[in-house]
Amino acid sequence: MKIIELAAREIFNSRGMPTIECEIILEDGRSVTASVPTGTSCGEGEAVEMRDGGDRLMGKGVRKAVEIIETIIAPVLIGQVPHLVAMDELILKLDGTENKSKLGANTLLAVSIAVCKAQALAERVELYELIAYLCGYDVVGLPYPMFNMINGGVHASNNLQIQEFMIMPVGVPTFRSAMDVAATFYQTLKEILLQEGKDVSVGDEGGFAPNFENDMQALDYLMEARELVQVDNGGSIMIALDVAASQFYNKRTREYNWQGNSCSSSEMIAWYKNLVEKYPIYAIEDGLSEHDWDGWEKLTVELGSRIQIVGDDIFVTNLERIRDGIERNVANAVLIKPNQVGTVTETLQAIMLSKEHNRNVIISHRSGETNDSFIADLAVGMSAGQIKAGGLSRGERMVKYNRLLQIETQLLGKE
Ligand code: 2PG
Ligand code: MG
Repeated sequence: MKIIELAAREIFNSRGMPTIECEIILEDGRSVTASVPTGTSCGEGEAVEMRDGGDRLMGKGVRKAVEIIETIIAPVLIGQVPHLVAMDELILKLDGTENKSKLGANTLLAVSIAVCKAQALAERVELYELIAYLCGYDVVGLPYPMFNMINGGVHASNNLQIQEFMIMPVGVPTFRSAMDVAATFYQTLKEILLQEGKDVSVGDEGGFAPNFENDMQALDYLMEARELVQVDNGGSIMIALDVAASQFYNKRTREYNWQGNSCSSSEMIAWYKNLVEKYPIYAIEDGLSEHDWDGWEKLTVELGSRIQIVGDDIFVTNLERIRDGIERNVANAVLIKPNQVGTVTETLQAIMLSKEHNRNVIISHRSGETNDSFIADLAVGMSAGQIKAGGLSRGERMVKYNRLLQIETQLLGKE
């Protein structure tokens, strides 16, 4: 089943900014589309996006990326049977750079996801089944979701410094039951916020985004909702935070501009230790800056046995950086975002490496998303364990959760 057409177009993401979509048509007429997300709080080590520059669309247009796909990549792949690993190797060679700066990580990833979907379609298997097969895994598994309830940092225009306040239902028997808990929690929190006269408009990732007295008060609202939401069968609700600390780190002074003060990493760690005493914290992501490796080592020693210490900006889904993290015992969990690295194959390698070294894995969306649900299949195929895909609102977030519900139904049916 060969590829007869490979096309690209400029579409718009959930923030109304341009992004790229790739379409592959197989010789029997069936087709797939894939589109790529974009981050706002990006790690400096992320692979580079191809953007047009100039005046049009604030320089963010992706017409060049479309042209690259149609004139450089398509001629090489058309006429061949879709095969993710072989085709990723081909497009990586066409790019030939470490950071994907020649063709663009966004360009490569749109093609890579489309090829992965086309291969699954051609081989008449589910996308998550193909992903598991490619990695030699003979079981698949639904992830535990982290649901974004309150947005802050650069994902909202409120006064919160922490970027993501998430909840994680633990000890629940199924993905569907986690959804039930989260959906109830979301509506309960909304009621509480309304009663307090707070705005319930949502931020970039679908969590509420009003102003609070401070970040602690946002946590206290989560605790209030937590009291009211029942979890059956002995499960409970934990809290996960993405502090996105690279955003307020001063590289020159090596201090954090935190809650109105200038803080050292030791002071940040002391703040987190206090937080862990007071709240049911499951995970802290990017508690320190991507440039503060010594601080990360300390943070992992101090809190790594009690909570999940998640590295996002510091690892940027990059094999070398994840390896460095393993050697230096930095973090005990790795956030995985395919567009930080640029191809599905490299993403699978990053997940496998992390798992081999007993690092937890969290598959993640970006703040600027599309309606592509690829990361849901990725999480299941790799038995990643965890996923974060936003709040309980906004279509581009719900499409991932709804795909996971569909997969769970399929898998339970197959038992
Ligand atoms: C993060 C992500 C996703 P962004 O920091 O983990 O939540 O945000 O896509 O803006 O980098
Ligand atoms: Mg993050």
